[in-house]
Amino acid sequence: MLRRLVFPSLAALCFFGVACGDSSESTDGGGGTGGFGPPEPLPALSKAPLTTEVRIATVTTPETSPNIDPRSPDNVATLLEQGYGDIQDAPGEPVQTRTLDGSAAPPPGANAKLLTRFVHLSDIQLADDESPARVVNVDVPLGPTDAAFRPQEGHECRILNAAVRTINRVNEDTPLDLVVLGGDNADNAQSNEVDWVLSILTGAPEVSCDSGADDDPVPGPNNDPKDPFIAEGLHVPFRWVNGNHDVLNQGNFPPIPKEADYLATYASVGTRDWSQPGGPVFQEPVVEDDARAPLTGAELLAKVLASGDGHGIPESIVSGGRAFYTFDASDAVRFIVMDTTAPTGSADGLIHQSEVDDFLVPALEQAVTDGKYVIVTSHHIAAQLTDGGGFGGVAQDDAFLGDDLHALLSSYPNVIMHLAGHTHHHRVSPVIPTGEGTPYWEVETSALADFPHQMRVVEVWDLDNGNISIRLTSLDYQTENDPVAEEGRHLAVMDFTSGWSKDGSGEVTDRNVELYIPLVAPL
Ligand SMILES: [Ca+2]
Ligand SMILES: [Ca+2]
Ligand SMILES: [Ca+2]
Repeated sequence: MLRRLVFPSLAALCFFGVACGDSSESTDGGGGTGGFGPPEPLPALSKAPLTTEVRIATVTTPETSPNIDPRSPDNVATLLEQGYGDIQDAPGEPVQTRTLDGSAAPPPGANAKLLTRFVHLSDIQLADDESPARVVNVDVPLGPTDAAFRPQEGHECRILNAAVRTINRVNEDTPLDLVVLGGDNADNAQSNEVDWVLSILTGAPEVSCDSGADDDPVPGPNNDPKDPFIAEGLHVPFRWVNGNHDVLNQGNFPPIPKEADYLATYASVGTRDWSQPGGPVFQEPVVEDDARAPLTGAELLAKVLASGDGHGIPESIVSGGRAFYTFDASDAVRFIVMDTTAPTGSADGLIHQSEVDDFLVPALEQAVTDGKYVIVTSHHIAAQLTDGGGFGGVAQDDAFLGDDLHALLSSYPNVIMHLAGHTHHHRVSPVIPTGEGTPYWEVETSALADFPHQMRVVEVWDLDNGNISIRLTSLDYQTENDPVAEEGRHLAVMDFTSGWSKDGSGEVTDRNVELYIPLVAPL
């Protein structure tokens, strides 16, 4: 039996200026234009089912190309009325077993042991959608810039907060060791974006994702994405991974020379005006905000280190601005974090030979000495590593490329997985060396920012039968009792089904999978 959730609601119609009531009933108690009023705490979720049990699915068949441009609030209202934002509960998807050679998986032994359980949360792409550094007018549907505008971008803080509530509920059911970010946590290397990500994940009595003027598109508190809200924060630690959008303007260009754009009053390529219902695209006058300053790599890592428990960042790496470090998720499993961003520009991955020599190889050696299984994690998988010379970038002469990374990681039998994001697709593939070495798995997790808007719960088991298994279960964020986050979900679904976003259309078979890897050299 499918449960259909119908959208738009009356409040949402009002939000998009379609059927607004009398705004004089506003409970806005403050002066000026702001959505003043105390944020209200949200109750704990009653449930957070894994997608093995039930999953959130679209109702309409996704368009292959868009008919209506969602950059106009009127068009958004039309698309929602036509059902593009509708969702329904769909049956759970079973976990598929994958072995390296396609053979049947052996049964677990009597003493199978969980080595770690964590959540991989990737590509949040949390945006200050009012920044003059936005480039929403260059969004070309289905093209390379199709993510320059997302209808749900103004709601991403509330969507991330919903993800936090969901993870906390999962943690109640099945305790987690931590959350590992996948990079592209912020969308535009911008100071306030990183502050919002850290506040929502760490917890804060009030988060206001509202830059420039204090806007209140639906008068009164707790009813629109520009109203402040309470962030309960993750109940487990989280660890930081850099993505290209965390360190580059729009994920492509070095931000510092463009500082004037971030602090300007004119958005040459379009931003959003939340003094108007639905936040239509405009160019000026943008209300200036110093909190939009772009971050250097060192400034970014200093912010992360100063937040909560520092989220894994050692003080020693801050000045270098590159997030290479290690941490132990449990007694048995060590993470080696690589920073595959290209500070010289380009959305592609880049690591330098010197970083391999000075950090990666010593970290791998130390894990052998310490008897740890290793999960390497970074924003890009090996296939995404380049010399840095792609669009917006500068070729580097000491780049370490994907084949080299495969060969290096395969030479360590205790490496079981390379975990990444960036592509916005759930995908798994074995890395099987052609010569010497041992296999491991590459795993990519989809984006919170794009359909299917999922995270992964990752479990690593010693199966007591000569195998390790890596069990991946995708996780939908829940919006119970949070109508603003729910509104964001419907907009996000509409982004996909209306054909505006190309992401999420494939690789659905790699959502719920259990990956086997033989223990060549048990530790
Ligand atoms: Ca604002
Ligand atoms: Ca506000
Ligand atoms: Ca409001």
